[in-house]
Amino acid sequence: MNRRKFIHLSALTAPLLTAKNVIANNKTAVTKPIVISTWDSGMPVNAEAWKILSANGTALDAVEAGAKHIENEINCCVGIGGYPDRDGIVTLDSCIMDHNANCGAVAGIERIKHPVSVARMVMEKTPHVILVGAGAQQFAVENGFKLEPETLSESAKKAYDQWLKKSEYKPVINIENIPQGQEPKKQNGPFAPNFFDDGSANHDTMGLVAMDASGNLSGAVTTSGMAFKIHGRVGDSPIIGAGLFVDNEVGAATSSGTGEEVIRICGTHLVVEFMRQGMAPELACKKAVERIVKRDKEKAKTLQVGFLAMNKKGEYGAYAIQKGFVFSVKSNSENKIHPSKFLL
Ligand code: SD4
Repeated sequence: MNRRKFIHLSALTAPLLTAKNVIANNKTAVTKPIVISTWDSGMPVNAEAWKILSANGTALDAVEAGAKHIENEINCCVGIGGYPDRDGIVTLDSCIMDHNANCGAVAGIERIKHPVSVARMVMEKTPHVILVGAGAQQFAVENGFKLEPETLSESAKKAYDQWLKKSEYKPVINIENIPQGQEPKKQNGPFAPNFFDDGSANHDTMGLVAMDASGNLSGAVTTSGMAFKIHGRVGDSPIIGAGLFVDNEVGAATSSGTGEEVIRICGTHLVVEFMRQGMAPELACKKAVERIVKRDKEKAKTLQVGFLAMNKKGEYGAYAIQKGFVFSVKSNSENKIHPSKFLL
């Protein structure tokens, strides 16, 4: 091909190539609305959030509704039915964050059924971000939340009685709440959502992130925290930048696992900052996991942390220290549980 022919051909094909690029760009069009959440217990949570997202509701309303749904499960691991601390008291942590970096949280709140809604109220009705313990409870009651009875749920009572026999603080990787008398199943296959004979998985934390039809991101986390913790202990879940971070320009992330390790590296803030540098969500989560493991590999072998992230294109990914972390996704094109990749 001589030079003149080449230039002529280039001139003719240039618009075509541009048109092709437009089509290619459309192929990577943003997936929205979409909601992702930690663990397989995220499936019903996503379904609840989806009711709002699919009706053009906001991501903020969707994540609150999703979190409330699991807080309602009385024999579940999250909310007032969750496992107590070593003194037999259930203390709950929760936070919520929207697309304008508004955020609210409660930590160590007792006897309140929907900590996530109290967290939202802290965000919307106060100049503060976090309320703790008795003050958080007082604020909730003043704002119309009912004080629930002090009693433990049936499953929590059994587990606590069992735990008291040895009184050791020894979280099991991926399984913070072991139903009494049951051994966890071996984790075979790509992932093992049901660890126990009764089909339960028992994680005590729900973290979810959603993008609504307008492209706005929000996230929420709710938990009873690590079972049998010291009374007063606060994990990563209610800490903005640790258990949850949302930056509407970039993406959002949440975490599950041993909160202390997540707090140490400002985990979800780190994941979002990695995405800001151009990393895909999975790689960003992996880099954060590596940061934890690098600090103390021997310790990392004994614990689990999983990060879950979404960027502004609606792309998502996760990464964990160990095998066994799974996450749930709901969009117009999918509704399923994914296994997370892991480092060790
Ligand atoms: C905590 N991150 O309190 C929580 C525990 C958790 O599944 O995620 N459990 O440290």
